[in-house]
Amino acid sequence: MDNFGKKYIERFMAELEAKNPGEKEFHQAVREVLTSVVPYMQAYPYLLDNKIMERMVEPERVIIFRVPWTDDQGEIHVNRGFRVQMNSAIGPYKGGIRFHPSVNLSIMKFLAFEQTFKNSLTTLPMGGGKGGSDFNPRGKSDAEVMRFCQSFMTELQRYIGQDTDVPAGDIGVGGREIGFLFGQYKRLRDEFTGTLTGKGLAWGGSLLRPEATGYGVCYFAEQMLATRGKSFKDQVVVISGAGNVAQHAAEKAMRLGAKVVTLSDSDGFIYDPDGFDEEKIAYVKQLKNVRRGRIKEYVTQYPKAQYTGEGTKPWGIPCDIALPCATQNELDGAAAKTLVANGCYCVVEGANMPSTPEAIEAFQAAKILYSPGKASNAGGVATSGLEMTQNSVRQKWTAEEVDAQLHRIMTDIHEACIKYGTEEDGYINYVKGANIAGFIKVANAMVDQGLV
Ligand code: NDP
Ligand code: 2IT
Repeated sequence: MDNFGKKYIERFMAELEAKNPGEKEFHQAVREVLTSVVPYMQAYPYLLDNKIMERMVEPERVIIFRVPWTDDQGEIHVNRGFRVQMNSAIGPYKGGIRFHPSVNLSIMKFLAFEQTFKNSLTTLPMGGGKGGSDFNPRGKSDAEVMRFCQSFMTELQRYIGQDTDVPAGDIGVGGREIGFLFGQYKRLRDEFTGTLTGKGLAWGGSLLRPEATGYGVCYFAEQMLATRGKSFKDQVVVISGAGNVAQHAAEKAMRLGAKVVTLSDSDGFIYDPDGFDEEKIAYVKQLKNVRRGRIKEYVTQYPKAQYTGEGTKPWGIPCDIALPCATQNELDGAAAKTLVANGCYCVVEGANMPSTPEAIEAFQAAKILYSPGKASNAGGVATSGLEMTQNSVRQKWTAEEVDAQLHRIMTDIHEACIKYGTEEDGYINYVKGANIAGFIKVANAMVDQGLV
């Protein structure tokens, strides 16, 4: 990058940090995108003149609200609710809702910012948004989760709608929560529309939406592997997380011939040297989604597996392919170097921003295959987009139809990464490719629509 570019980035970041103090995840996400797109904007100076990046980092609207609820003992609790409506240049705001005690404005803004580029990459007409609360669903009864969801939606319903803003799930928000949120939305607004995605199959949901993020990660990984004449066959795969994305990434990688040996949660990870099979994956789904247990219980059922606790992560297990599918900044520079030293040659992100900047640097310095979440985990929101289409035309597609579209979309995203990310020596820089490809469409839509 030339001197102008470097200076532009440092001045931009200094202003952003001064204006949004303490929002470190947001700063991190913006810096990464900026580093990719500044040289592109220099080649197309009308984007600089239109102050496109300055406008993109300022959310169109941020809603912060009180969420009061009572627990089963009648005690009152108060949580904070958020919806960041980041960018609607190419479609209604679209993005998940996260319930986790760590949720704050920085995390909401980084996720909404990433979502804007990811949604653009899907080829579907969706803007970027994200929401959530610092509510911790762990250990809560179904009745408590329902009361919380109802209180959350009682306020949120003012700001969303099928043509305005369409939330879905994310960490801590799955089928059960979407059900409670949808029920309250429908009751208050007296309308049955596709305002939320990830709905149950009997009431407007799309086949394959629960599987789509994890499956999409593997479809994208297949494309990446193919650039080096490889496939999942007989590869050892390490996965973090044990939730929606991790479960389905594990299932698909296994079905494509890989030996998947780890899963984790915030307490620790399990290592099964024999790899998962259909029965073991079914056990994990039952454990996590129905019994809402902890991943360490896996070793009671399968004693050949080992559990390592105290919040340790699976990155020390030697592997060919790593799929981080838990949360942001879960894979740091040291872990990245360990992975590379142990022979890992492909890292495909299922989570949003799981690799720290130092980790990304280590992967790219080693020239291994590395894809950022906004490209490789876009299959979830893409299938949400397909759910919106099915709701609008009041039809339901078969699993095969949805799967074919998901495949096509992941392949198209991979093509876009190659187009904008291939470097002079032939190395595919997926970060650069995804950021530039996602940026172009949103940026030009903003220019077309004038100063709004
Ligand atoms: P789930 O709530 O289903 O699962 C989250 C998993 O990650 C759990 O195993 C959880 O463990 C672990 N985890 C969460 N927070 C932390 C933390 N701070 N430290 C360590 N482990 C943690 O969420 P999803 O699977 O839906 O989401 C996982 C990631 O994928 C997130 O980054 C999300 O933004 C991203 N994503 C999700 C999509 C979707 O469609 N659901 C789409 C695209 C991206 P524990 O139980 O201990 O908290
Ligand atoms: O991060 C994400 O892309 C999601 N949590 C899914 C969003 C969606 O609207 O399906």
